[in-house]
Amino acid sequence: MERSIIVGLFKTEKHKYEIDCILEELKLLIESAGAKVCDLFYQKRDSPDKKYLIGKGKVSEIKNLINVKDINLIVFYNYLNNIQQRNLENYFKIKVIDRARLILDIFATRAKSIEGKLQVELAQLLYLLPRLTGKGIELSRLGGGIGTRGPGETKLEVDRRRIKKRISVLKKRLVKVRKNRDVQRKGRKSYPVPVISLAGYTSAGKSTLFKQLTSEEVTISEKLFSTLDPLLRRVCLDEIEMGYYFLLSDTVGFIRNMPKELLQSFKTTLEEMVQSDLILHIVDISNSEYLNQKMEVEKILEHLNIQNSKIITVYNKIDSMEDYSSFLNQSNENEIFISAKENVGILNLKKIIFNKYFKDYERYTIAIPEDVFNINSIGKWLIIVNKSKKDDLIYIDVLSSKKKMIKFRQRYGGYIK
Ligand SMILES: Nc1nc2c(ncn2[C@@H]2O[C@H](COP(=O)(O)OP(=O)(O)OP(=O)(O)O)[C@@H](O)[C@H]2O)c(=O)[nH]1
Ligand SMILES: [Mg+2]
Repeated sequence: MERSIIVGLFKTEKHKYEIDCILEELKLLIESAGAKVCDLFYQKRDSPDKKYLIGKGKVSEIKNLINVKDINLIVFYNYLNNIQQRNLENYFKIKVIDRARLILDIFATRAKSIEGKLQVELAQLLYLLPRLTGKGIELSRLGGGIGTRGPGETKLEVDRRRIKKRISVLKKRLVKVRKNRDVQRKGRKSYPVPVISLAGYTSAGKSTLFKQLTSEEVTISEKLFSTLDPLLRRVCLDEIEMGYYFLLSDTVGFIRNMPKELLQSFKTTLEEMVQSDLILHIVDISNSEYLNQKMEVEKILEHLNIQNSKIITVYNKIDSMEDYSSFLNQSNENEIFISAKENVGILNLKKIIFNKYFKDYERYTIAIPEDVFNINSIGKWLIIVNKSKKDDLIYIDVLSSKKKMIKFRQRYGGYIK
């Protein structure tokens, strides 16, 4: 296990409370990557040192500690340029990485799908390219774990020319994946039910809610960024009214100062979210930083041009609050309080979704001549609950709004009861 220390540089006006929160979160990230945090350092100054980022006094203080505490990794909160990174490694003689590289490394260990791996590798190379000097061998020199892992089994390439080539290959491959997705999306757009995405800060409980709603076995963990790959499943609303359902998508979480390379390479995943009919923004209300976390996510959603009217804020983990039943009464159609883990408020959430989308739905029966009947195209329009045959006619029981039924009739004809 790697033994690390954290170092941060902050502007003089930054409050200690805020710094503590930032460094505490960085500690969780490092632990999520599998290393131990042995100490924290920070310095307040307004302009970073060109050579070491932090001042020389601080650098030598840290150097002493490395020997005393047997440290083999230093993680900087701030972005390091290649000169600072090289100087620091030369001075400390141990591996030095910044927070962005740490997050990329965590993503590399979590990526499972082909698309996820392509996206992570692209993000890593986009990060590395401007930081390479000459042949850029520095990166691999200190080898080991954190900060040098490629996604899956791939080794990170460290040659500038090869990186550039690889970036263009990865981009092309992702365009292909994106094209496939567009085809799928077109099919999905004509599904008869809404597609709803979970969004939120990492560890807010998105996968826990996903599991609660879909009964799907998904990875749930205290570690940050346990989910990378999007997953789409059906959520049944039979408890409210038989036959109704929607599609739910679990996906990657966010964090403050998300490395821009990741946002860039995860574009396809984020676009999926943009395309959905509704976004459940999951907020961990038990976290003392929840308001800041909420704002960070809102910033990203705004950046993705997602309209506010498409977002429901879901405050999760109310079970860890005192007297949480009082929260439940505060739920309305824009803000809901739940405990995904304890299954509190989930039925209410389903009701709100039901009312939003299916309020004007009714049960209809369509009678269609057998030769006109095409179940696939009907299934894209209407929720089919039953089907039977009598004489030359197919009778289909469906759930639909009146508006959709009128459109359907214009297109396919048939007799509607
Ligand atoms: N007390 C409490 N803990 C919860 C609740 N929901 C989730 N958790 C815990 O919060 C942690 C993170 O949950 P996940 O569901 O993995 O969170 P996530 O949003 O999917 O996180 P990432 O995939 O990493 O972005 C786990 O330890 C869960 O057990 C809840 O309602 N109450
Ligand atoms: Mg998750």
